[in-house]
Amino acid sequence: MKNRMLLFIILVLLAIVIFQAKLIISIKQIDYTVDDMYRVKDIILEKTKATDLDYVVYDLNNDGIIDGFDMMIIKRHFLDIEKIPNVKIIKSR
Ligand SMILES: [Ca+2]
Repeated sequence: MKNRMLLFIILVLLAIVIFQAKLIISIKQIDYTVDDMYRVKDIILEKTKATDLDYVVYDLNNDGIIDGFDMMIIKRHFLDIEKIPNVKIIKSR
């Protein structure tokens, strides 16, 4: 009985690790669009509550908040002024 419980816990932890790995892989494929700018604007204006994933994706200056500075970075990326390297996104969390 104890072994089954232990096996169950190991399987749950394994599932969590696989889910997080898939999440990181999907983050590598992010390309910011106008929709992202609207999402960040809504977060800044408190029209919507930021999720943990929003902080991973949109807190680009890595200061723990999503604000106008992050919006500026995304806007510069969108306008091809300065692209956000994918490595920076992965390292941000
Ligand atoms: Ca920030």
